[in-house]
Parts: sequence; C-alpha cells; structure tokens
Amino acid sequence: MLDHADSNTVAELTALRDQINRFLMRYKFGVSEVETKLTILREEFNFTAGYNPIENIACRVKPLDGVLEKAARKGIPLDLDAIKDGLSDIAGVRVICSFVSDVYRIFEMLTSQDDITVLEVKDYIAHPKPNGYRSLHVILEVPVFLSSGPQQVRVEVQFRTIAMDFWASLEHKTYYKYDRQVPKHLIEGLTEAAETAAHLDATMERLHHEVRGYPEPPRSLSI
Ligand code: 0O2
Repeated sequence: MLDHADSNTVAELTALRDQINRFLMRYKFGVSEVETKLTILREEFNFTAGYNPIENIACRVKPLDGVLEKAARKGIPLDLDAIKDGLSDIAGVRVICSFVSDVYRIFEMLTSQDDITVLEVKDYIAHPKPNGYRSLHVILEVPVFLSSGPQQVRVEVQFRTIAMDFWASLEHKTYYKYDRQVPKHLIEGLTEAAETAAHLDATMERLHHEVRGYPEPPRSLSI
C-alpha cells in the first residue's frame, strides 16, 4: 500500500509514529522510576528487618491498541493530550507483598517520598468490591528528567498480597473467558474464594507475627 503513498503521507505517518513512541516512552520511564524506588525499599527493608516484604514487582506500559480501546470505551477523544489527562493506567506497577501489613507499609514508604505526588487512593482492602476484589490502588505522579527538562508522569500502582493476586488472576481470566457474562454460580464461587483468601491472609499474618515476635503493625491507611 505504501508503494503508492506520496512522500508527504510517508512523512506524516513517520511523524505520527515518532509522536506516539515519544508519548509511550515517557510512561516507560515513569514505570522505571517507580520500580527503582520499590527495589531500593525492598533491599533496604530486607537488610534492616531481615525479611523480604515484596514478593514480586511487575511493570507494564499499556500497549497502544489497549490505550486506544480504553480511550474509545471511556469516550476520550483520540488525541494524545486528552488521553494523557483521561487515562491513569497507561503506566502500571503491581507490587505483590507477603502480608497485608507489608502492603500498607510499602505503600506509605513509597507515597511519602518527596518527589511523589499522590493523586488518588482506592483502598479495596478496607473496602472490598462486591465481587470480593481486594487491592490497594494509588495513582501517583513521578518526575522523569528528560533532555527537555522534568516531566510529571502518571503511574497506577496496585499493591496486594499473594493470596489477593492469586484470586484476581483467576477472576480476570474467568471474566474474559465468559466475555464479562460470568455464570452466577461462578461469581458466587469467586466471591466465596475471595473471603477464603482474606481469611488465609489474616491467619498467615498472625502466624508470621507470632513466629517473628513483631508488634502488630498498622492494618489500614494513616492518611
Ligand atoms: P487491566 O487489564 O488489568 O488493565 P479505570 O477503568 O481504571 O479508569 P476503575 O475501574 O474505577 O477505573 O479503576 P479501578 O477500580 O482502580 O481498577 C483499575 C484496575 O484494577 C483494573 O484495570 C484491574 O487491573 C484492577 N481491577 C479492578 N477491579 C477488579 C476486579 O474486580 N477484578 C480484577 N481481577 N481486577 C480488578 P483494568 O483496566 O480494568 O484491567
């Protein structure tokens, strides 16, 4: 098809591609900044407290087709500035912790850093969704230092325990397998499993503190 395109069209397409790549690159840098901060917290915590509060850190930048699909679904004009303002999860980081107390502790340690601006917090651990979904979400801004100067990049960080993550992963697959029309008995089964996972988290935390002899940590946000 491009065989027949004139040179202006090629130049326009190239400029558009570069603009999109530059747009997405900023999110990649934002994710890297947050990942570095979490890695430092993880290593320092491991050194001082003698155990690892973070099991896994997963990072992703939403692919372009996912960004466009979500923008269209939310009625956001297909314009990069509008997408930047309207979508908060182009850059995403998921932090899997061992225990609920670690979720809140790592959240506090990350969000209290001077260069982090917290835009929104959703505590689905204190207030689970009706389907049983539990996680602590924060939308934050982190500066990235480009050749043109600093830019604030929005990143969604989800904190959850291993049990919450296990549940969310199965629920996500089920949701897509049934194209969002999940049979009632499966919804009920998942909601029950979410309660079982929460119970497991509480038991594991209690045992952990009994073994380590730690004082009971804060179980909810202090903000
Ligand atoms: P994906 O594919 O994981 O990116 P938003 O749609 O983000 O503008 P919303 O829904 O109010 O607004 O945001 P919320 O509640 O903070 O949820 C954002 C993300 O949390 C979702 O992103 C999921 O990753 C996760 N999440 C929220 N609710 C559920 C749930 O019930 N089950 C599971 N498994 N994950 C959930 P996306 O874009 O929906 O999906």
